[in-house]
Amino acid sequence: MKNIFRSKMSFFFVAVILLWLKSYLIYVNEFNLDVQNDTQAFLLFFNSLSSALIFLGIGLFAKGKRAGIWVIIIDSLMSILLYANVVYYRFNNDYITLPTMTQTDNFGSLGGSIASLTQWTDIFYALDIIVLIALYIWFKKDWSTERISRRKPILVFIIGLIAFSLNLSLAEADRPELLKRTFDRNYIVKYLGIYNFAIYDAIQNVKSSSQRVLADSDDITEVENYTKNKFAEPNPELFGIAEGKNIIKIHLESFQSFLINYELHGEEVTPFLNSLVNDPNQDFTYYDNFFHQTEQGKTADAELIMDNSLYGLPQGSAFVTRGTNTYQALPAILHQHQNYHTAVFHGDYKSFWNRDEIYKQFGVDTYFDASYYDMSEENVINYGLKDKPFFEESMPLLESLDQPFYAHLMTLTHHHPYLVGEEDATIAPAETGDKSVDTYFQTARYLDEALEQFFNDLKEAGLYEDSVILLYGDHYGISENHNRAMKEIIGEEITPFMNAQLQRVPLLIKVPGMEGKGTVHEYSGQMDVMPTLLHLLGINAQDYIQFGTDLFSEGHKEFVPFRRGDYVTPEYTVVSGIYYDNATGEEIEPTEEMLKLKDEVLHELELSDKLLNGDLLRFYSPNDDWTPVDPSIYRYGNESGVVPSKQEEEESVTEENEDGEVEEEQPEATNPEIQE
Ligand code: GP9
Ligand code: MN
Repeated sequence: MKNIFRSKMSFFFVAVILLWLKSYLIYVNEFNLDVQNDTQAFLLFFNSLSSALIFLGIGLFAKGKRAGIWVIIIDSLMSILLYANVVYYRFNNDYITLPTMTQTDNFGSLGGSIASLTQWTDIFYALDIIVLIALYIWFKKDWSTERISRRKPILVFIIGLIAFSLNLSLAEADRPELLKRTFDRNYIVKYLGIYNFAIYDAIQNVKSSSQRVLADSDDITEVENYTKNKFAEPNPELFGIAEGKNIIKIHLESFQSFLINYELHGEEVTPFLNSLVNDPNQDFTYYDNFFHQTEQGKTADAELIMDNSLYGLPQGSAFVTRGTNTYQALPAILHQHQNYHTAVFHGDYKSFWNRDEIYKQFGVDTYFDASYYDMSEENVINYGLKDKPFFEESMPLLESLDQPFYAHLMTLTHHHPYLVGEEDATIAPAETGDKSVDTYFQTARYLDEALEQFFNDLKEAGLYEDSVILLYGDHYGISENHNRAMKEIIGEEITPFMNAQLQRVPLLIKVPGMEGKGTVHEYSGQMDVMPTLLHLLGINAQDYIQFGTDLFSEGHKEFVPFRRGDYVTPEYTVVSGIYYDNATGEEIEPTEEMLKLKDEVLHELELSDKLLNGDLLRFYSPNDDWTPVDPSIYRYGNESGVVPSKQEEEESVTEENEDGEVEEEQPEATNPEIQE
C-alpha cells in the first residue's frame, strides 16, 4: 500500500477519482436534474471526470512535492464551487452564476437563510480533501525527490480533452444546440457538469458585456417591430378610466396562488385576501391563471417585469448587472405624462438588489427604504422589517406624498425560511415535517393580517375608494426541492407539469369606476400588468417597448412565456421542451402551431435579452415629448436619521425644485448605521 503512494501520479489519480465520485454523488443527491434517458444518466456520471483530469492535472506541472499542494488547492477550490452550488440550490433550485456572485450586497441579509440551508452532514463533502491532506503529509518526503516527466501531465491533459470532447458530442447528439439556444442551466449541469457550467457562464458574461459596446441604434428596430406587432389595442370603455388616480401597488412576497382559499386545519390561511377574491362588493378582479415570470433575480426580476414589461435576464439579476442601463419604466412614464409622484416602500436597506441605483434609471422619485422605518429589534425578522410595522409606518409616509401618487409597497416577512415569532403566529404550522413548507402558512397568515390592517388604515385616511389598488405575488415560495411535502399539501404528485402549474401567483386589481369582474380565468403573466395600467390611465402603451399585452384588451395574448423558454397556454403547458395537456397532465405530441409558438417565445426572450444586454433603450425615443430620465437628480436614503414614528413632530423634509422634481433635503447624517 505504502509503495503505491510513493508515486505522485497515484496520489493524483486518487484525487481525480474522489472528486469525480463526490461530484456525481452530489448531482444525484442534491440536484434535481431530471434524467430522462440512458445517455443522460451516463453523462451525469461521466461529466466530472474530464474536469477533474484537466483541472487537477494542472497541479502536476509543479515540481517536487509542490505538485501535491497544487492538486489539493485546485481540488479545494473546485469543492468550494461545488458546495456553494449545493447551498444555493437548496433554496433557489438553481446554480450560482457570475452575476449572482456580484450581488454581494445581498449576502449580508442572507445570514439566517444560509444557516438554515446547511446541515452538519455536509462535512462529508470535505472528506476527500482531508484524505488528500493526510496522504500529502505522509508521503511528501518521497515526492520531493521524485521527478515526473513533462510527458505525463501533458498526456493527462490530452486524455481529459478527449473525455470532454466525447462528453460534448454525446450531449449535442441528445440535445442539439445545447450551448447555443438553451436558457436552462439544468441542462448544462446535467450534460456537462457544474465545473464546465461555471466556465460556460463566465464566457456568456463576457459576451454579454461586449454586447453593449458593439450595439448600435439599428439594433432597436427589430425589437420595436416585434413589440409593436404584438401590441393589443386598448379596450375603449376602460381607456383612461383611472387617469390621475392614485395607484397603490402591493407586492406580496413569495406568495403563490395555491394559498388563496386554501384551508389548513379547517381554517382559511388568508381570510382577508380570500374576502377580496370572493366578495363582489369589494370590487376586485382576481386573475387565477396569472403566472410569475421571474428567474434568478427573484423579487428584482418581478419588479423589473412589472415596471418595464421586459424579461429579466437568463442569469443573475438585471437589477444588478444592468443597473445603469437606460429604461423607460412605469414611474418615469407616469411622472412625465401625468405628473405622478412615484415612490417605493420597502423595509430593507436601499442597496439590496442594487435598488438605489436602478430606481434612479426608473425615475422613482422617493425610495422609502429601511432608513425611514423603525428597525429596532422587535420590529425586525429574517430579511428586514415585519409587515405589520411596515404597513403601519408606511401610512404617514404615503399620506405625505403629493398626489396623484404611484406607491409601490413591498412586503418582506413571508420570505424563506418563513420565520415567525410566537406572538405573530395565529395559525398552527402544517405538519408535513418539512420546516419551510410548514411555516409557509404562518407567515402567509401574518401577511394577510398586515394587509387587512393596511386596508383599514387606507379607508380611514380616505385613500381607499378612489385609488387603483393592485396586489401581486412576486415568485414561488416553495421550490421543487419540497415536492414531497407539497404532495401532502396539494394532494397530488408534484410532476414537472404540476410544478409549472404551481408557478401561479395572485393578481388582484381594483379600479375606481369599474365594477370588479370576480375571478377571471384568462391566462396572463407579470409582463402584462404595465400595459394594462398605462391604458387604464389613458396612456398609449404602443409608444413604449413592451412584451406584455393589456389584460383588459380583446387582443390580449394568452400565452405566458417562462424565462427558461417554456410557456403555458389555456390548453397546454411546455416544461423543459415537453408538451403537456392541461386537462390531463399527460404528455402530448406538439403540433406545428405549438412548435411555432415555442419559437416565438424563444425569439421574444432573445429580443428582450438583446435589449438589456445592448442597453438599447438609449437609442429609443418613445414619442416627441419624451425626456430621457436623468439619474443624477435622484437621491435616496433618509439621511436625517429620523424614523417615521418620530417624524410627526418634525418638519417635512421634502421640497420642490424649479422643475417640479421632489428632492430630498440632505441634512447631515446623525445615525452612523444609515450612512453609506
Ligand atoms: C429583499 C427582498 C427579498 O429586499 O426583496 O428578495 P428575494 O430574495 O425574494 O429576491
Ligand atoms: Mn421575493
